[in-house]
Amino acid sequence: RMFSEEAAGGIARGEFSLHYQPIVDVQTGLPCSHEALLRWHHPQHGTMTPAVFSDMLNERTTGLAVQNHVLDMALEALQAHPELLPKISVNFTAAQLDGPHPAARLLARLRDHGIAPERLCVEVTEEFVLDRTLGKTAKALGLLHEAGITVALDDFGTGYASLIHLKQLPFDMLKIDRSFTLGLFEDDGHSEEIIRVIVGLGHGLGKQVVAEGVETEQQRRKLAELGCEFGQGFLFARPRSLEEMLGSSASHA
Ligand code: G
Ligand code: G
Ligand code: NA
Repeated sequence: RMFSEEAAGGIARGEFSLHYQPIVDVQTGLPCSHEALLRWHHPQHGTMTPAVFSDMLNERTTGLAVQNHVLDMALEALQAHPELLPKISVNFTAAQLDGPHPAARLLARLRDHGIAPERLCVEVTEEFVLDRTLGKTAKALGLLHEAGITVALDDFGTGYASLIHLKQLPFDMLKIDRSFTLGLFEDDGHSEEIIRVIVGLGHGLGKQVVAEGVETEQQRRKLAELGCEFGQGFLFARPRSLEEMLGSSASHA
């Protein structure tokens, strides 16, 4: 509630920013995209992640305003840094695909920024899908997919009714929840078997598969062995601000 009242002012004062974490080819470690992760630099509470203010993000008016701001910041970064950020994945909330012609509105914003649809990935969760009528969601996501935007199903394996969603919704990519990656070498082989099955399922349906939360070289090697082509996690890079990314790319140049 408190965050909700402060968010509009926070946008105006420039308190929100995006951190970027690469999604890499697990074989080569080379990034193919970066996930945009929202941060709120709050004057009293310091820097907060969405874990603290996720309720606000899901509110109709305030949440939508912040999410629109997130999309603007991502599109500006795509425009300004085509070499550093060839592609960005943005987390969407249900409200962003509500209202009339949601796909057409998003595509118009990409055109306004001169950004090719192939440079954007829209990440949605299974909860997101459940929130809404499946038909309307399928239609909007289908239009984004047809326009060339990548549509990713986030936190795969933790929600409900995921198999029916795979059948009815036009996803391009599955992101395996990090609890399964964490379970590799920690449980009695169950996580490994679950990842093997999700990778087979995803590939069988023509989807790309990403493992989240890759923290160790041992996990990376196992994921490569299981045929999972993409990974994201602290092993490759922590989420970093644009300034940090620009600084380190300059020092390598
Ligand atoms: O990096 P991190 O601790 O911030 O992310 C916490 C959670 O918040 C993750 O599940 C991530 O998907 C989600 N998240 C990050 N950025 C955004 C955003 O811009 N919008 C929404 N709705 N969720 C986000
Ligand atoms: O999928 P989601 O959008 O929920 O994932 C983003 C969240 O995962 C962010 O909170 C980010 O900081 C966190 N994260 C990214 N890499 C790792 C990792 O290797 N290990 C852990 N524990 N969390 C990670
Ligand atoms: Na995400």
